[in-house]
Amino acid sequence: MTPEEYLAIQKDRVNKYLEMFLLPETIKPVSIHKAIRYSVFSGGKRFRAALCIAACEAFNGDQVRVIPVASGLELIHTYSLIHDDLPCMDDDDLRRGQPTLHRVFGENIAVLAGDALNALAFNLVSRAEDCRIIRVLADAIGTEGMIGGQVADVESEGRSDISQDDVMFIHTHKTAALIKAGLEMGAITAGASDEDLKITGEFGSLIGLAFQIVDDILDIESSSEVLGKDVGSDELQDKATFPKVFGLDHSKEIARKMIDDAVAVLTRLHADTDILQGLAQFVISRVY
Ligand code: GRG
Repeated sequence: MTPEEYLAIQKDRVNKYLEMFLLPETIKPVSIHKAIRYSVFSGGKRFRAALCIAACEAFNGDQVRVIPVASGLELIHTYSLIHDDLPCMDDDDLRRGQPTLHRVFGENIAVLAGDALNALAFNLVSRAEDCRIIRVLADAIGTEGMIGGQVADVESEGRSDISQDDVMFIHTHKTAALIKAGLEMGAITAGASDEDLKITGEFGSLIGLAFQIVDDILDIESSSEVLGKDVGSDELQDKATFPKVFGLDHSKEIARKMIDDAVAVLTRLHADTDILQGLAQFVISRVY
């Protein structure tokens, strides 16, 4: 199965689960339920959910039990996109091929929709039997994870003294932390050993970092029609990106090398890693 086929199957499973879990648009207050559905069902790849499910599968875990966990992870991701697009952050107009949430529902509802998704995500993830899963997610999005990375990101805008370590810190925390957590959450669901869990985390850090490097590259080389979001905004906002600090060609080499290293890490796992290998390759072959 190609990674694209695997992504399509898992996307469908997660969307069906979320369709059932999220409240209908008719429930009061109607605006927040409409806003949540507008952002959740706007066509994301569900890459993080697919990784979580694939990690669970690799260790022969229960395919039914992992779906709420993978779905909760996607709600956190959607929450981060909503807040990232806000006027006080990147001030973006387009996301997943449609106007950003705050442009349609207003800034106040967009902030609240993000907050609601956070609560809903933990509702889902708390259905897992092993409470380490909740802690892994909480740590990945806190000040030593995603939020920490976002703070460093906004504070780096317009600065000409950004070092390689600075951009590495931003990408590791802002993006790789959640991707790593998703893989670990899938592995924990399957009851992986501590050693396998650690190795899964190493794999996650590498592909997570490569994912953000490729995101930086696509912001330069792709179009808003293909990506479904504003392009060229990193340069416009003078963001700390890999191409800015390492150069475009070297950034591509670094991403490629990280994926090679990630695939090598997989060989140390006591698991069936074919799908994870394919998803790792998708990180650099993806065009959207
Ligand atoms: C949500 C806890 C929390 C914090 C908010 C705003 C913020 C702090 C963090 C922003 C993090 C962020 C948006 C990082 C970028 C990650 C990234 C590369 C997003 C694009 O992911 P894709 O391509 O998107 O998987 P789709 O649309 O396919 O889901």
